[in-house]
Amino acid sequence: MADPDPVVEAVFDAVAATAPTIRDALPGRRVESGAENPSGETVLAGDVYADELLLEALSAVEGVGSFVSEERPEAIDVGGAVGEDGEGAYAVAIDPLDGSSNLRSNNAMGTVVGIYDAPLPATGRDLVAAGYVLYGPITTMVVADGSGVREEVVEREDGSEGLGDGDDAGVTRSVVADDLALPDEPTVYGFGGRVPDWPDAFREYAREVEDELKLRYGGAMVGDVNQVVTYGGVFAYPALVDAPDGKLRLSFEANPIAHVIESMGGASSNGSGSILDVEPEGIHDRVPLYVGNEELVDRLEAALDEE
Ligand code: AFP
Repeated sequence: MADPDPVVEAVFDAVAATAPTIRDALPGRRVESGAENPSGETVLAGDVYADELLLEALSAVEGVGSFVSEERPEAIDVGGAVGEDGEGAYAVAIDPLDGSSNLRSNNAMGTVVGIYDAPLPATGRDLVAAGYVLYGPITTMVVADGSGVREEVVEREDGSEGLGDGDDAGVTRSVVADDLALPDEPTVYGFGGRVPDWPDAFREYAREVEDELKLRYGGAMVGDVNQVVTYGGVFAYPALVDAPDGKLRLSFEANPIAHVIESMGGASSNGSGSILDVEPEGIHDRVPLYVGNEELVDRLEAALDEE
């Protein structure tokens, strides 16, 4: 197994270090900021806070050249040209607070991270690592960094006040599961969007899956994907009749999640092939996302192919 990449390690250290501070800030940031993000979505104060904290933390990581965020129109140069094929610095793409509309309803949210060794927009094949923080009853971080997929519990160190200087950073990361693999037997499904907006072929596929699995849909991709990671099954934010590219963004939502799921033996698709092969035009491109057990994703692609 390859030695861990020190820059990748440092990126996940920085993301973990921000997690308790972001979590503690959420109660006071459930309001709208009055702004819209580049995808035209309402931005909550929590989104802005998480984005700024993560930019500050990741800018300080040696080897990170650019910062790309759901909340920012362009990549931010944070110190170093991002090189192709791993020379030079990495580009880090972030959804700072995925599922922020769950803040008002006090449900799961998270932060999604993709580390690319190419300037964005890039394909998922340029990812060297990816993962996500999940703000659930506890704060966890799932990491796919080329040495398997692991789940960590992220906690403040006893008595620490949060983001510290240097190595302590005020958090502890405890690996609670390593070498994660999707359960062979799928149990849950979660499909986004409104049923009337689903194309007929997807609706027919959904009807079959509903007869086989249990519905688990919470409105935050990271929470819903973590159900699939834990229990096996399928998550989709499908192409919609009036939005054929679906809702989720390729660079900082679909690609990182596809990298995690494929790294643990699952499959991803945009409806016709792996998400990781989708060639983007811009850093905010949307893409339909289907991820989970390979047999369920294969059936999805066959169903859409009959359309
Ligand atoms: P917000 O960050 O605006 O809450 O959107 C979350 C999200 O991008 C993704 O996390 C969910 O899977 C999806 O949107 C939920 O969309 P619906 O609200 O249409 O179900």
